[in-house]
Amino acid sequence: MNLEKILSDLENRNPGQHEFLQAVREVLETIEDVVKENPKYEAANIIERIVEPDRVIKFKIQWVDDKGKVHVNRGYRVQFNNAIGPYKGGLRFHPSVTEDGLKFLGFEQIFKNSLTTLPMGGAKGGSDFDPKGKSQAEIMRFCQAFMTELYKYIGPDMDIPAGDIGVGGRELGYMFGMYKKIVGEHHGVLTGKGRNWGGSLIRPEATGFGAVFFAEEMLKTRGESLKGKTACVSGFGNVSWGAVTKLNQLGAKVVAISGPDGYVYDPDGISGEKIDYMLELRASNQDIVKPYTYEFPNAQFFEGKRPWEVKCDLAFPCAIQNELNGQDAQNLVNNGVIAVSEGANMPCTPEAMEVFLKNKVLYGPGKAANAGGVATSGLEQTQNAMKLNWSAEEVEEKLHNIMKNIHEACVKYGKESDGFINYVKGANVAGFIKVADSMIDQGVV
Ligand code: NDP
Ligand code: 2IT
Repeated sequence: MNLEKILSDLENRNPGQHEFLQAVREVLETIEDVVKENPKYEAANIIERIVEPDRVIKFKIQWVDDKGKVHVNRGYRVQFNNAIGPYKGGLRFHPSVTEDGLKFLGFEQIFKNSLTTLPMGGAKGGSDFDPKGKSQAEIMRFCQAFMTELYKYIGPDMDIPAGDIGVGGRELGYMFGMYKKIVGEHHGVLTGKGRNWGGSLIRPEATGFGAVFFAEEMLKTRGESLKGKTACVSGFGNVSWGAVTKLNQLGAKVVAISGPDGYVYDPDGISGEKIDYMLELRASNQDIVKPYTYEFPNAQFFEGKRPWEVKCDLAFPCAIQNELNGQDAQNLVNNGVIAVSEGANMPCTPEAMEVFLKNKVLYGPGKAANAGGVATSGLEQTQNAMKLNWSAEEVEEKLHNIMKNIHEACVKYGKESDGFINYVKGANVAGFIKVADSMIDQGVV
């Protein structure tokens, strides 16, 4: 396997798709040895096949705002790989959405879903629509317009979308309503549904909960626990909210959260009613975190800054890709960080990752640490197929076990000769083997 040649060919075929190329490089660098040791992968040309999506669907979305103005947005669904199960992955509504970003996310999703041990292939989709400042009626019309195109390509055994940035329970509800109207069937075609109409308990919290469970497992390898540790969390959306909630339940103290406008430092800890307030802030559709300091005046707001300059034991980047760079990582290391667990997808730049690995920080990459969200989506699918609902305790217990199993798989494939666990390598190798072997079993199709 000639890594640099593969990557330069890929760059020529995908010019300017920097995030996709970044995600592919990280995976290929860590699976290189496995591919060399197992000639079957090269014989079946698995690498060239696995980096090419099965299809990229791109469509126009037209909708009318409250003033009667007509708008056009782009919609996408990247169906990357369905070797181990139907396509599965979230939908992102954010102005930054491009084909490049969705290809990176769809590619990551293949390995993440494989790690969950559940039968789910990799996909991602979304739109460059900006939900910020839109009315409820505008959000509904947009979601309906989006689904009038997307419904053609999805189905409970074909492709099952879910939420991601800018897409939560409300948006999924509007999309599900339109799907049901067109197709005439009420089934588990989306996950993250409302609990009254097929949604699983714990799904909204699952990604954040899972990232904390993963951190707990990493800490155990050094005889440590979450109790009494301080944590910095970025973002204040769905994933951050789940992480902050579980960190509090397990005895850690969260001292920072952030938004695109800056970060809030709260020395008293973000707990109780302050966590509920995070939900209110998010629901305001303004996407700024500063108002937290009006509500809780002991907290301080640092405009335009990221929370990685705050001294903490644990860091949970839960906002967006490439939000923590090499300098941020160095600051965290200088301040004695013990573990980093990625709630977001690829939030650390390659330089940041290098700093963490060089300094032997417990570093859980997104495809392992945030897999609890999609895993619980898988549990929602199972409940839909069985036409029954599990209790919150039951779902959380299954989620907890899945996160422990993912951690174990990372240890199995990522333990280095000095005992250090390279979770990046462990996650990529464990995720890759299952998908690659399935592709070989199924022939060239
Ligand atoms: P949400 O939309 O609920 O929240 C994301 C929030 O983060 C938005 O308010 C956004 O604001 C804000 N944000 C964007 N950029 C930054 C930044 N640089 N610093 C701080 N805040 C920022 O999304 P989720 O919580 O669902 O998703 C967060 C991350 O977790 C994403 O990377 C997503 O892919 C990942 N993830 C989500 C899963 C899920 O189940 N929802 C599962 C696994 C991973 P604004 O809109 O103004 O930019
Ligand atoms: O990045 C992700 O794993 C998600 N946004 C969740 C995907 C899902 O299908 O639940």
